[in-house]
Amino acid sequence: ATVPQHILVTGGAGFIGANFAHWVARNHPETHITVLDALTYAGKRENLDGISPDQLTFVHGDICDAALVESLLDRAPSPTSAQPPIDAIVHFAAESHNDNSILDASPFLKTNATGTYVLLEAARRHDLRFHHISTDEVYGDLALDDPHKFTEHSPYNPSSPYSASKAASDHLVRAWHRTYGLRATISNCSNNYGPYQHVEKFIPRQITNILAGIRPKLYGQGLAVRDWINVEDHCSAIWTILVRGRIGETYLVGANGEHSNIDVLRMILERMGRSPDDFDHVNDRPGGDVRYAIDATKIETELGWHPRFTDFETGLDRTIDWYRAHQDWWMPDKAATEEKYREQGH
Ligand code: NAD
Ligand code: TDX
Repeated sequence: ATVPQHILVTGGAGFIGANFAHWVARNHPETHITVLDALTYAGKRENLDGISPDQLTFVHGDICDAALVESLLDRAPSPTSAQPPIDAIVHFAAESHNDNSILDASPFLKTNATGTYVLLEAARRHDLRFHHISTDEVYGDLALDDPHKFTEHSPYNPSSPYSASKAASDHLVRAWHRTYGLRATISNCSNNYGPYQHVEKFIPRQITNILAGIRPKLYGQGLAVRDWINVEDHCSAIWTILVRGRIGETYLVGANGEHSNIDVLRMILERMGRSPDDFDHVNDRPGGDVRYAIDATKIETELGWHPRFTDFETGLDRTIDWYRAHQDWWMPDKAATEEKYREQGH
């Protein structure tokens, strides 16, 4: 096990990246964190508030900017510098929302494919450890009654412009490992929930709709199934792979959290004191995936990682409490997000 001394966390001002930076700050104060984030609509500098400035360096910039990325990596070890040079990249930065990708795929190709390429080239030049954060959506979807789940052997079969761009990024990482010997690993995780998730995503959208006096919106009949994982468990899995994962390997990350959308929505309504039918049906997503489900046997048996926050209803309660307590955080994004959805019939 090699604990990195200084990690470059791309997309660290977004939902999972910020949770990961806080997780590292809490659990590994010996590792310095440099966050590189373009602060798109999905990123906020304040998501990193509370991490000691001694442990965190924030750089506002684009992963597609090769000169900027190079300037962060080209430092030789120096006894006079406060931090050791960056020895690993943990790559979260992405355009992450399926509905946005259906409206305009171009930033998805740019950030998710080209941006990953820029980072891979930089990592190759400096012989850095590289961990790529990806999604189970690269495998397409499963039928509701399929007894199988996704494994590391499932064929790539992405459905949306978003998932196709993530599949492209995975293939680039695999090629850079095979061709150049880059010390890379990949994790493909299921749907995350928790604090700092943008109000465009399913769970925060419904919680904040209820808090803002808007009726929750269910796509279609709500029969699609997602495999939910608490973001804390995703963070511990990423660290485990970064430190102990076998180079060149892919690990699927999930917590056996399958629920239909309508069941999740009714849980939220109930926990917020509303009637279970107090929602609207809206247009389904074109080409929307029916079901995701992860078989996490490989990371569990090979690396000994196990999810800890598997009580979904308790996790939902904590998440509801967080959005209640952080109206100033989400309210500025709410009106524009709902307006964009209205235009799509969502
Ligand atoms: P997010 O949209 O909340 O955050 C993305 C972050 O990346 C933002 O801070 C944004 O400003 C930044 N960013 C975007 N383009 C950039 C660029 N060109 N240069 C630098 N920074 C840029 O996304 P998220 O939900 O936190 O997802 C993070 C990663 O995890 C993504 O790679 C996503 O594919 C993957 N993932 C997400 C989930 C999920 O359920 N949310 C599940 C599996 C995998
Ligand atoms: O208002 C809504 N109503 C609704 O019924 C929204 C926003 C979504 N939905 C449905 C669509 C999906 O079936 O809920 C499900 C979840 O939707 P999203 O939150 O948009 O997530 P999903 O498309 O499953 O993708 C998420 O998990 C995988 C992340 O956004 C991706 O970044 C990750 O790769």
